[in-house]
Amino acid sequence: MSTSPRSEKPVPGGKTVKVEFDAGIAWVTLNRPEKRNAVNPTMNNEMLPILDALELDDRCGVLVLTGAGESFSAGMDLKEYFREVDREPALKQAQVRRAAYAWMWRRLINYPKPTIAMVNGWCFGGAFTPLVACDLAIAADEAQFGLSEINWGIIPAGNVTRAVAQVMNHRDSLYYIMTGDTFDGKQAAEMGLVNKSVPRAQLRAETEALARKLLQRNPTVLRHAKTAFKVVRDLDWDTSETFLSAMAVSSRASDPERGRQKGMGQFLDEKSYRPGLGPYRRGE
Ligand code: ACO
Ligand code: V55
Repeated sequence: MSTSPRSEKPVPGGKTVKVEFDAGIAWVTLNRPEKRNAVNPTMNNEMLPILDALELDDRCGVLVLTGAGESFSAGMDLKEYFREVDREPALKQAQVRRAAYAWMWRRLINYPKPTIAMVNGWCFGGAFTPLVACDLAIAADEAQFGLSEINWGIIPAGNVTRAVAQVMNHRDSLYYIMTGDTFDGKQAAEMGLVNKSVPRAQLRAETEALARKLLQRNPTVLRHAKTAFKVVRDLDWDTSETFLSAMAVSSRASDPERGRQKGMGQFLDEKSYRPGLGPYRRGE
């Protein structure tokens, strides 16, 4: 479970985060189950170097973010991230907050490898930011989500509100921001907060199947495709057209396996596959 047989490299990790490799998948587990994986400053400081290391680690083809035990994450740690930091000078407070945003949003939204959030249980407040920053998300039907900020007297900040607005519609966003009500994995799937919800007993197999599918795809093209999508959403049409053309050139030029050539050859010449129905054969 810990290292792939070929590699002697140490496994990244820390006191609050566990990393395991399994045939191309890096399982990154928020690991404070006794505190429902609440996000404290230690976790924030550990996550950024872990994500940086996995970016360059061949054992990570797809990154899955999940939580230990019964929770994905109970959001920000009210004691260690809020109350204790409130006593610090303003610049120290800003630094602590920045460490959270650095991995939860900035690093994950721009991550070069495919990322999947596997929401195994409780998912509150600040946990919505890394959830939405991951490319894809699968939840357990039994998972409970909530924008609980209103329940303890703050607004959903830390870009939680922006993350929700990105994936959920106007009415649903405001309903959950304003009531703080919980909703389950099935509802999260219906609202588009996650791609899919399955019974908890099937969650890991379902996530692994999705990760394995992504591992069969061309990683260079995947990286360009997801980056392009996230950028063009916020562009006007003319700028977007130009940007996508440049990304298409970059993808083709930087692809060591020359996937485009392979795909065309296998379809047009060999007639050995149909691009409409599945991917070309890699590694030949
Ligand atoms: N911050 C700090 N400590 C937390 C947090 C949190 N967000 N969530 C859980 N804990 C701690 C509890 O204080 C408790 O600690 P203790 O054992 O030292 O007393 C331990 O984790 C277990 O918590 P329980 O409440 O006993 O666990 P239970 O399984 O009954 O309930 C639940 C789980 C529903 C997740 C509950 O812990 C909870 O409501 N947590 C807060 C959720 C929340 O609103 N988070 C903030 C979102 S807003 C934001 O992130 C900015
Ligand atoms: C939240 C999250 C934050 C923060 C303030 O509402 C509020 C959640 C991720 O950091 O700094």
